[in-house]
Amino acid sequence: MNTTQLIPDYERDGVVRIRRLFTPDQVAAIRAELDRYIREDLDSKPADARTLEADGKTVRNLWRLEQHHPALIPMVARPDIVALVSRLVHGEPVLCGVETFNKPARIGSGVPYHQDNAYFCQTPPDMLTIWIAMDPATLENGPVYYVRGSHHQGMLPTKPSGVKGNSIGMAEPSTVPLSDQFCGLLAPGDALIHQCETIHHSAPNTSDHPRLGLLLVYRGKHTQTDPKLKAAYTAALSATPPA
Ligand SMILES: O=C(O)CCC(=O)C(=O)O
Repeated sequence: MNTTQLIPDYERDGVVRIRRLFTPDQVAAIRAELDRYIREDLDSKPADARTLEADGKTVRNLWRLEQHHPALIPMVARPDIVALVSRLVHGEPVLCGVETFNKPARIGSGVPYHQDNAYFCQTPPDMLTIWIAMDPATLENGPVYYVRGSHHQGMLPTKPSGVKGNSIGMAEPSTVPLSDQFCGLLAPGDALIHQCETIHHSAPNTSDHPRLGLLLVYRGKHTQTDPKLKAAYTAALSATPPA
């Protein structure tokens, strides 16, 4: 992986795209394992191991796969990826979450404008997400849009969103026009890395094609929980639990 340009781009924009982080064979193996987990294991996990779409049966998100399906970790958390993360989180990486945003065809719901640190509640904000495309992410199936450089502003005011699986959003959506935002168009195996205070969102999937993303969340070992952020998140989560 050529990281020479990637690291300054990430520091400047709060989001970068990496082409072909995973090969087609690796994507197929990860997808097969996620499908198997949903089919065979998910029913035996706690209700908050997933969020369902409005139809009450299709998976919107899988949560805490690092606990519920640890065999996935060696498939995705490669040493070269962990080495890059250590540069971006300015310290020793700790894997805090492995999750999915499935965006199933036709019914996949949107994700309101938010900053991830409203959920993660860490200070300093040395925390990031690697969003790995299992399907093509296209203009039609609800790609993630980012406001470049927005992480430099720090945390902006939040409000409970009422959206299952994304309980806390921004009090005011960004005024940056969609056409000026970074659009996360991806081929399977490509990835995005975003800093935890970069503003982002995605639209519902009204297309006939699913848009499955697998997310790895890392923080630097030196970060600590911010009690004010945590109190706001706890209130939003109890208003709209994930399951
Ligand atoms: O996959 C999506 O549509 C949203 C992802 C997201 O909010 C995140 O990566 O924090």
